[in-house]
Amino acid sequence: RSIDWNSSRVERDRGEVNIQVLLRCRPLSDDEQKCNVPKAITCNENKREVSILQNVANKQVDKIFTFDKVFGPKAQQRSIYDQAIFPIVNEVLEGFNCTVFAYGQTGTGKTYTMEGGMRNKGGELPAEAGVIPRAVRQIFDTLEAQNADYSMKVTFLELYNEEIVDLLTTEDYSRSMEEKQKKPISLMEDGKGCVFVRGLEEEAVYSANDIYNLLERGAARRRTADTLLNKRSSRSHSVFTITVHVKQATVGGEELIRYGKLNLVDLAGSENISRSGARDGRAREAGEINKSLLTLGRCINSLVEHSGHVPYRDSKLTRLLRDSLGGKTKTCIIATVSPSAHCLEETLSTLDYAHRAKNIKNKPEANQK
Ligand code: ADP
Ligand code: ZZD
Repeated sequence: RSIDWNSSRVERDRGEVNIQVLLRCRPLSDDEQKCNVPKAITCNENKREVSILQNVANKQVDKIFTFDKVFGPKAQQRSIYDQAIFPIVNEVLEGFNCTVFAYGQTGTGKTYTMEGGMRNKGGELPAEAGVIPRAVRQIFDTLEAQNADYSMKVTFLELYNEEIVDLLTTEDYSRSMEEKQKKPISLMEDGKGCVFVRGLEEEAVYSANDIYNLLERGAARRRTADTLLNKRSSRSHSVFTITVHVKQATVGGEELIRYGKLNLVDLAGSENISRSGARDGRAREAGEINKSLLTLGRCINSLVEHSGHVPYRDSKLTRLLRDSLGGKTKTCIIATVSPSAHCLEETLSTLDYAHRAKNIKNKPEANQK
């Protein structure tokens, strides 16, 4: 199965494709069910529609949104992966750069979708595994089956307060603070305007087992950071990047290398922009976190409205992922929402945001060297 990236033939001829936008609604939690929390949203997966029951001027009206794909509360991790992400990872193996963003209010399932949970350790992928472990597995399985000559590298970073934190560094915390002064992690631009992160641990992986150890290290490092600062995780963005190089022999005998990059991005909770975090008194913190998320929103607006200047340079997140918004990367946004009527306001704002992002067009181009 493959994603229908191209909405019209004319656009395909110009090489333009729309950003794909998927919607996932999580189930009510056990607690919410116990308390009989009312549901406000209904998903129709076949019609790719989400409808919201709203009370407008004392009348119940339905507001309907259509997306490229809609996954209701019963959708399993595996089914989302197979339908939406599997084709994207194949594109990466064919030499494209691809990005998947998870966007939504805190508690709606961004991390569950991108990373997942782990019930049974080791060996097989747990049913609750999310996009990251499944993508890694798919890349290994495909290249091993092709007996390909390949290399695979990953980086895992967190963007907090406009500062980049390396989740894969093996340095212990105090050492790394010291190290930071000598070798700070920073965004750099190469001669062609491509942005890269300097000072980041780039780990080569040779087996699915390597990856598990590495994910564990990343998750543990993040937990340490989290306990040091309350609510940090809902305010930070995490970016997991896989780069694959595949050697190809051509008929002429010369060597070609095909390479692709996959960015898997778990964004800060969207409530961080719709309601200013200023009320908790940590103005600088809130302000800085809003910067990347705010700038992402501004870039989307400016791309959708074709209003000329796109303020990519105003935040680290948008500098880092610039090519994913209006560039040569294929991009997919997974918007996550809660079914609860208590979250209706945030849900509507997520649906509006995601729906607008559907209008962004990228011009995907394969890499080769
Ligand atoms: P976010 O990253 O958006 O803040 P989480 O991924 O942490 O949200 O999800 C919040 C809680 O809801 C977690 O306990 C998670 O396991 C659970 N959850 C989220 N989505 C689903 C889902 N589709 N199915 C089952 N549980 C889910
Ligand atoms: N979501 C969990 C991590 C968390 O917030 O801690 S689940 C997946 C992607 C990136 C990092 C970690 C994981 C995760 C995991 C949990 C515990 C130890 C190692 C890795 C995971 C879940 C399912 C399959 C593989 C990895």
